[in-house]
Amino acid sequence: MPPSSLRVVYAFAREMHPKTSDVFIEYGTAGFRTKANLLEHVVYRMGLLAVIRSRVKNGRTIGMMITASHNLEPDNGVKLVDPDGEMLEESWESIATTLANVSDNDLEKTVQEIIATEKADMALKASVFIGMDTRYTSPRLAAAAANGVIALKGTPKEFGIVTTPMLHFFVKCRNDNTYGTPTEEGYYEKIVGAFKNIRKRLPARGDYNPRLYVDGANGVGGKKLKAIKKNLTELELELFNLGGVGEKLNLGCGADHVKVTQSPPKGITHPPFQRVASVDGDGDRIVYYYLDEQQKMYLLDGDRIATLIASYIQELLQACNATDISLGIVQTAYANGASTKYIQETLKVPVEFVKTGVKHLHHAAKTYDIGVYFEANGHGTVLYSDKAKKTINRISQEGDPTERKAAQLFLDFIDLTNETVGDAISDLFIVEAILCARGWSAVQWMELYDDLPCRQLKVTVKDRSVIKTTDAERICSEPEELQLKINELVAKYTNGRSFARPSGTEDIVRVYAEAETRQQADLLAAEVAQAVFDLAGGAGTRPELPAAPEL
Ligand code: G16
Repeated sequence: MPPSSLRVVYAFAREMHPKTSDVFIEYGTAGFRTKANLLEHVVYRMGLLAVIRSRVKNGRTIGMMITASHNLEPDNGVKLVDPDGEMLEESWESIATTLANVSDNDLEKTVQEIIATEKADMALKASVFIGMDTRYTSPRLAAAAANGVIALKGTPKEFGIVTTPMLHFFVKCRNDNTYGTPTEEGYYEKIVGAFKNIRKRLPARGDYNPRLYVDGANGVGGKKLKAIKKNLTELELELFNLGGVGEKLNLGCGADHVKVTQSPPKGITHPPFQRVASVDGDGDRIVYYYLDEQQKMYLLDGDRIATLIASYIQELLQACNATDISLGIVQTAYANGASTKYIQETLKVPVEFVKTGVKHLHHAAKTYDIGVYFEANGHGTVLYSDKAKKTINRISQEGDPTERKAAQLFLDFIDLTNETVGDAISDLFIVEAILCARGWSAVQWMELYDDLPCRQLKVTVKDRSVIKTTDAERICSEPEELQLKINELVAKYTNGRSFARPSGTEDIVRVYAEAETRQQADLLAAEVAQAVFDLAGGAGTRPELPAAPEL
């Protein structure tokens, strides 16, 4: 583009999407995330960056998702999606951060530096797909994103309200038409179509009950399931928290609430032992739970989903006689120690630990022929390499009758998987298909192993960046005295484990603890939270210590 037309771009930016705050904002665990009123200039600038990225990638489509996912309603965010439908390449996160924070006066210079450094051919076409969640601030931000794209003569395509994983899927399909059709209908056709195919092969049996209650977090996931339900006879969906008048997104409901508080969402009643799936605000996470007759809650989180899926994939690999396909599982520090033990000792599958953030898990999962990755919070999927797909495809045509049958079923499971990113809807159908295949109730699923009691707490500090971590966030390297204190506290408890890390999506420090009993896990978490408050510059109210358990 000639410099004169670029000048118009920057005049427009100053006029329409000015930088109104000096608060530093960083591309974090899942893009930029903060109060919605601080984001307009950021989103506009990410529109500019998406166009440059598209041109660096030879005009392939880039995605922009306007969402703050599990955060409460006043927050919002934006993240970029790379051409394969994956999270933005890590080396570009610092470029995005720089661009988001420069003054309006330095915007022109910075954009030109990025274009020169990244060797973007600005004469190429550029295409950007834009999606948004249901927040009332999302339409304004999506418009700012489109303005940014148009400013650098890219072509925006707005999908309106979609789940985050749908947007990832559309981007992948646009750049690789063998994966599917880049529309909402194309998504349903592939994912729901695969589920229907599986259910034709596997009618409900044993203790599997096709009735499923779903907590939609008052967000987009529930709305999309409502659309899916219209043509779904294989599953009896009872949908709750669909975002009616006065119902707030993620407030007291949704996957994050259920996982962190270990309590059921509001707005839903169900019989004992009824399976309930809880998705998050933008439909990229899912956890399950049920209550017994005494209302005791049993949580089936991301670790449980990962182990269920991996154990079933093992069965399918055996049935196909696909002996040369490697299978691995990727977890984070939040994985319950009992799940890791089960994976290593019972499944005998290699397990790897990485930092929080699906971008890290996704990357690690790619090193296996089949990589299952899940965060305990319910964010995850399965990646199938070309080798795995080709092998299973070949067996489906050339194997003996038993192998062929297993391989054909396996191919449907691959189709059922949104391989671009963790997807609550795809994961829901995968879990349901496996439970159905095994004839299992949620109770039987729960019986695979016993979790260690665990607790998560949030601590507010003045500046969370003072905490640095290492060893997949399991060790705190700064402040040094904090890790010494954590070691001292953990040593008091049987099977104790704890860590603290700064969140990349909220302005808080997260504390995780597990131990032999519920009371011990709660106390250890509270003690570590206090240590964080005392040694890392606590702000606001000091965390409260529960009554001491008998040790
Ligand atoms: C995002 C990321 C997840 C991460 C979560 C919490 O989820 O995609 O990988 O586990 O944030 O991250 P942190 O502990 O750094 O705040 P979501 O569902 O909010 O997009």
